[in-house]
Amino acid sequence: MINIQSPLDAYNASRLNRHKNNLSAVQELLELDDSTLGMIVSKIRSFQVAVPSWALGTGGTRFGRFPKGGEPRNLEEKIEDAGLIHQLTQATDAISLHIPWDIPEDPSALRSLLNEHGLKIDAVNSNTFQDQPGQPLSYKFGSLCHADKAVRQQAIDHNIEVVGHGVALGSTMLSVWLSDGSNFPGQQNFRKAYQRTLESLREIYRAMPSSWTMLVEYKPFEPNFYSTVIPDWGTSLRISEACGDRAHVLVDLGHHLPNTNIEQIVARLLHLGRLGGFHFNGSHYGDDDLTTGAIKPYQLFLIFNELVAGANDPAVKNPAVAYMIDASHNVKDPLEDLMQSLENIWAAYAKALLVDAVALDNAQEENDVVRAELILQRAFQADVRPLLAEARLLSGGSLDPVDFFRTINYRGKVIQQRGKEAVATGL
Ligand SMILES: [Mn+2]
Repeated sequence: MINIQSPLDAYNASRLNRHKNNLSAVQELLELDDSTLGMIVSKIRSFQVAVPSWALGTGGTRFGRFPKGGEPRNLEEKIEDAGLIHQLTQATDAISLHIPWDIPEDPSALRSLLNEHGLKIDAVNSNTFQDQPGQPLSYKFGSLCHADKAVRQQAIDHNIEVVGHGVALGSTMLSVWLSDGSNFPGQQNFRKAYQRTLESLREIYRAMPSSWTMLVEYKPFEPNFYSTVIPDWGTSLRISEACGDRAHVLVDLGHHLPNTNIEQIVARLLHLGRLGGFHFNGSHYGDDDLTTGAIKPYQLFLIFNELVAGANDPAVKNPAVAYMIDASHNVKDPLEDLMQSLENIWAAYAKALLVDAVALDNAQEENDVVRAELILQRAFQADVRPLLAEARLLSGGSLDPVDFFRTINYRGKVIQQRGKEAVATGL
């Protein structure tokens, strides 16, 4: 573990005056009194997003992978990297694990390591989209939907095993994404595939402890290109309802066809009380796994506007939403990328907090289209960076995480420790 406290203090001290000036300028520009400013900063500070263990190494495509070196070689090193990101950003107090990539060898030692870094385990993710070495039956033609009951049972047992690992680490959420589907018309019976998937998920649901939640993720295409068994939020919703009160829909921003109105899906699920989780990423075409907010920051803001509006509406009875990043890159330093994502998520949230909800409601009721749109745009266009920096500073983080990360040469140090060829487990 690299101790960075004293360089961090010195870094912040050297930038403190400039930061305070920026903060007062923004406070004046946005016409925020001290108590509103304090309320917004405190809400930002408590908004935490889990990082995925699989994003701590370089991602790749089927065409290749270009690692930077120094990638975490095991779960302990992944926690070390996640701990650093949390220390600098103060925005990610949890890590989401993928089994079997992250099977903990010593759960109690791992729990104390997590504690040391101020981290906890978020959702655990099952993996039935790949065959693992030594696995008796193949998922080539599906897992929970498979025509052969023995394959379905193997996939069910895997999910139950994942829950067991999660229990040992203090998690309370199972996140299920299936690659199940078909590539060619006629390959799969849509109704049978759905029915088998539903029955399999119900069996997994019944095996979870009563304190656990199941998150059902949907995706319209890839790796199957003709059909997927759970392609959309409607199917996820129906499955969740059929499983029970503790099954909810997980929205992954990249799991939509281009130009889908995701903010409306979010509003609908909140209304129905079934929005369980979020996977943040950025997307231009589909599941691009780019940095959150890199391509469509306005859409990200509009999504947060629905989340904030839902949280403030007493009629909305949605459970707490689990926020996670799900991204994986080929060209950036993975830690810098995650810090950028966290900054963009906080920015979208802060802007949504600036929306004048009462004025917006009035404009909507009066059909004043221009005023309604301007209320949203005024909040979106606000420069909230000093508010985010203040939130990080008060929590003990860095005024500028990516810049500080480069200043201490963390990547160079872990390349020395872990090697140039170190490759993270997983994808
Ligand atoms: Mn996802």
